[in-house]
Amino acid sequence: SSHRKSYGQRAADHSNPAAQLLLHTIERKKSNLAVSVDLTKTSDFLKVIDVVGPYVCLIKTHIDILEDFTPDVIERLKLLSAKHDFVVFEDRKFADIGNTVALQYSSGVHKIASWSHITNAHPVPGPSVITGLASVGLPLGRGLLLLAQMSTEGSLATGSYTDDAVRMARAHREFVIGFIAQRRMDHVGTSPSSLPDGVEDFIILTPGVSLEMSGDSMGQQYRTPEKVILENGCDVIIVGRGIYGKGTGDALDVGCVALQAEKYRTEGWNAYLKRIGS
Ligand code: 5FU
Repeated sequence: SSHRKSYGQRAADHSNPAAQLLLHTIERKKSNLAVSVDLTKTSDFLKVIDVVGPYVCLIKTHIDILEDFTPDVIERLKLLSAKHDFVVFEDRKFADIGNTVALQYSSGVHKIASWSHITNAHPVPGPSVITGLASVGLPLGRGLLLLAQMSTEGSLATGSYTDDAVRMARAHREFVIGFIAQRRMDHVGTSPSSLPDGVEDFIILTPGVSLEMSGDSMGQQYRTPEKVILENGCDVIIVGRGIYGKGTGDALDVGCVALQAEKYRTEGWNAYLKRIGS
């Protein structure tokens, strides 16, 4: 099954350009680490990205938390993405009717589709959330992740909701490249005939990763890179505060941030090498 293949080999099982870009980037940089840069000042945001850039396959953003956002932030982000060779994922979690999500994705202050290779959506509205976003994203070569599970305590995204998210994704393989989830999803039942070409490869990106903490005071739950990549067969670890702590402004110790990024990258990659048996 696909979790024993290399990232590079799996790129051939995807037609979506964002999926291919992510898998090739992981292979090229030997990194399955994504850093979630949840900082509210543009200067801190760009500083952390420049420091962790060499160690990551992907930078995850919440662009709407920047209190001093200007369109120039996007130009700087694009330059950093080219400089350090990483994919960009705006963690927007779209969850409305097709017409509205298409507008939220293309327009407004942030114009997410114009710069973010990958974004995500809650499956709660049904398949129209995918077709609405695809109407904007597919012509631009973008990819979508569905939130099949969450890392938070008491999440409602479990059981048949998770299984139905997988079925929705299977019906839109050209745009849905994978899931935000806590484990691989190939256990979800299917008849072989429902898989277009007999190959199913979804990329699993997993938040809620820390080496030191087990949770925060607001419902977050953490697991280690080894648990996530080796035991649960996920593909990309998403780490936020485990790498930059609470540090902002003067408290931001870039040397420490680089060391942490290097440590998570090594942990994630070694867990993957064990998984594929090399
Ligand atoms: F979909 C999810 C989820 O289930 N859990 C998450 O934590 C998304 N996240 C995001 O990952 C969340 O919005 C943060 O941006 C990030 C985790 O940050 P942390 O600092 O590593 O806890």
